[in-house]
Amino acid sequence: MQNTGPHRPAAPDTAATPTHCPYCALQCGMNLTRVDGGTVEVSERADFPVNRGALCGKGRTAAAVLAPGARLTSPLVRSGDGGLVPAGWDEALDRIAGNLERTRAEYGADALGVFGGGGLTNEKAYALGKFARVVLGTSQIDYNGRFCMSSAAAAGTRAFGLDRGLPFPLEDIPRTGCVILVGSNPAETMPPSLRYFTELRENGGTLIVVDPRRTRTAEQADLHLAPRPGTDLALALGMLHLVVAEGRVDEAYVEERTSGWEEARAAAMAHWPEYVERITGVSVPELREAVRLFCTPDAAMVLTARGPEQQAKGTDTVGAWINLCLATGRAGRPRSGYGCLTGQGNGQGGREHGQKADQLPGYRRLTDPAARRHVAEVWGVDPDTLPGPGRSAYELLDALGTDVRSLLVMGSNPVVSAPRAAHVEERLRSLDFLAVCDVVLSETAELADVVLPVTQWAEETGTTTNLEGRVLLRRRAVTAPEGVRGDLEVLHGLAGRLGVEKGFPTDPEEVFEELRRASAGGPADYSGIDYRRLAEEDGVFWPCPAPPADTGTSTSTSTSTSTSTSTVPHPGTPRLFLDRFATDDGRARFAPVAHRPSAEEPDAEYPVLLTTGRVVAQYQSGAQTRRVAELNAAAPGPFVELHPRLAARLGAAEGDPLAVVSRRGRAVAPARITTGIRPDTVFMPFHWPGAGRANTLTNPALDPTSRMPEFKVCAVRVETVTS
Ligand SMILES: Nc1nc2c(c(=O)[nH]1)N[C@H]1C(S)=C(S)[C@@H](COP(=O)(O)OP(=O)(O)OC[C@H]3O[C@@H](n4cnc5c(=O)[nH]c(N)nc54)[C@H](O)[C@@H]3O)O[C@H]1N2
Ligand SMILES: Nc1nc2c(c(=O)[nH]1)N[C@H]1C(S)=C(S)[C@@H](COP(=O)(O)OP(=O)(O)OC[C@H]3O[C@@H](n4cnc5c(=O)[nH]c(N)nc54)[C@H](O)[C@@H]3O)O[C@H]1N2
Ligand code: SF4
Ligand SMILES: [Mo]
Repeated sequence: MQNTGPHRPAAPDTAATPTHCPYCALQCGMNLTRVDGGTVEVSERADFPVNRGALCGKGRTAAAVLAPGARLTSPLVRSGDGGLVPAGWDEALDRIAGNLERTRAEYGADALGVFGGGGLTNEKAYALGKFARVVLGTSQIDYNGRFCMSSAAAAGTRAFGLDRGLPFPLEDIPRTGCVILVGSNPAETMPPSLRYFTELRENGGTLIVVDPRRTRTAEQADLHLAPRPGTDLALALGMLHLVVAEGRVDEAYVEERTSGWEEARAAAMAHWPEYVERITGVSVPELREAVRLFCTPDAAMVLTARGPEQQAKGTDTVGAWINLCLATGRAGRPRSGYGCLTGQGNGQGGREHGQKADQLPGYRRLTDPAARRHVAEVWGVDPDTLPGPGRSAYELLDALGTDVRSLLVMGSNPVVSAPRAAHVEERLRSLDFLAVCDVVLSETAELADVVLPVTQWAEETGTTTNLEGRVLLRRRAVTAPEGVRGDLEVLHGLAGRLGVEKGFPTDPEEVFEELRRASAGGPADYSGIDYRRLAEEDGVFWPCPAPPADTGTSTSTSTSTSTSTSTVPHPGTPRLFLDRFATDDGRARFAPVAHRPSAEEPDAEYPVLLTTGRVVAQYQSGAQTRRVAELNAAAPGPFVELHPRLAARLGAAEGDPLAVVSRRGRAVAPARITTGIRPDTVFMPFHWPGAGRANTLTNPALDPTSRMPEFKVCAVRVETVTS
């Protein structure tokens, strides 16, 4: 297989290779070609169904980061005088291995930390989790997905017994009757997906957007509800109250397919529409209209994204929206359901294969003895040697320099993206040793003792799982420059130096073959998927168990359609829960939830609410997109979005520098005045480091279940700055 697998392009660099975008969870299809042996060209790939050729500006310009000037091409090590200087690979890997070894000898294995990312391919995420548990022996591994969709994952698992962001393909959206988009701005965060919502409306369906800002997405909606940040839980309860009061509960469905209704109903009845109006700022007539639009058609969906999820009560908030779906019979039925719009390129697969603190591959739980036995057998280790669950992402970052002394970062830039970032930066600086693998010199890499330059998406093959649960083959299209190596090679090199010679292959297909076996029988079962199949199909939806004859594994725990003949390949599972939910009794569970305030409410000293999010032309911490001239021209820096009334009170004009001050710190950025935001709220995008870094301000209050920080709401005061 080594050189002939379907992922090896016949003629890399010259032919157009069909592959996928490096950035968000839509994983748009694109073609890549090397032009005249120099720059790489992105072109339309119309055959891929998710985006049908459309790309946003980030995807179109993604190849710019492949250019040698934009990226790292040599390992860097911290020199005696404190600077980072180029070094050879052996020296760099020896330094990392030596320092990890030293920390472990002095403080024990749990003093070693690993921080991964939802942009890593399935193969990398799998190998990183295995590396932490088997080579380092540490429990201290988590990843940036904890900052992303972990609350929706926790709520989905609680309600349905299984977390797959969307339990149906995007193509179902235009065929439903009403979609409520809660705290999601796909016009900026997944532009090619917008056409699914446009088609919904063309087909006579309605779109409701719940967002404190009148975003480009909200502008397309039939109804825009603009609640106070942090009050979505009350809003959903208020809607459920009206559903009950207006006799719109689907009693037969509730009886047949759910459990826990009485408690959930009682909780909702305590949330009178007038009370909800006071909490949220959404009027009772608006609430009634939303309920009418949602309940009138024969099918409807609720889709959440980071708005309601990145709250210290995100899990309960998503639970409340799921309750609304369950009470009205809008889950596990054709064209109906609850879904979470996952964010990162491999935000779905990245949460399934073991880089999360409490998890083993196949979405297995690290505390489940049967799961430990199964995975330990695949890994060839004694299950008792596998560590238990470790700290969640923010808790891990907070423990740096005290309990955790040395850290390996692969695929994240927490100096910009973590909450209470100045504190996180200070913790990173206090480490005994920091190693960062990245494609560019990110703000986190700048603090490292050793930086390893890795190959990028277009230069390596791997699989990702998009927001629909569709497993895709991202093919290598071009040759990497001299001096860079893949993340899998890094793990292989470190494992060998730390005494583990076997089990860390550098060929992604070999890793995927092991991942298949490790996932077999787990909730996210990939055992029926292989590279050859992915090369031929437009992706395969998990669960996709191997026919029993293939692996000797019995059925998965999923609700998928099963095949009767043992050798027929499983077709994959585009739609989940149609027959039963993945809970033990097959019923979906209502969550008994009640409104509670945000961790930080405004007061006399900090009277304004801050919320944060994204703009279309920058991606995440901006490590990659801030290096693309066209994107920088479109979105050159941070800003503070505020209402004219608040601006007038401050005496601020458009473009004036404003200081936003929270209990964590102070950030300065120019004013952007718009009537499209609530007067009690300011918004900052989080893509930039330095003085305008939004995360200097954010509150690391954590959701008790998902450990998600409250990125979407904290209390601030806003001041003009004399420059
Ligand atoms: N251009 C671009 N696209 C991206 C990314 C990027 O960085 N840039 N990142 C990718 C990733 S990883 C992710 S997770 C997704 C995120 O995708 P989205 O969730 O769509 O993005 P956000 O801008 O974080 O948040 C969405 C909306 O939530 C609103 N909001 C703020 N507070 C609240 C609240 O309390 N309640 C409600 N209901 N809404 C609120 C904000 O005003 C914002 O418009 O985007 C992906 N796509
Ligand atoms: N205030 C606020 N903060 C937020 C959010 C918010 O809405 N508001 N959203 C949160 C969310 S949803 C997310 S997902 C996080 C994301 O925040 P980060 O984790 O910082 O995300 P990225 O900027 O994508 O960082 C990925 C890093 O890995 C590098 N990289 C890319 N591909 C690879 C690879 O294959 N291998 C290696 N080794 N490196 C690679 C990139 O160059 C980049 O430096 O931010 C969170 N922070
Ligand atoms: S929408 Fe997402 S996947 Fe598609 S081109 Fe833009 S960043 Fe890439
Ligand atoms: Mo995310």
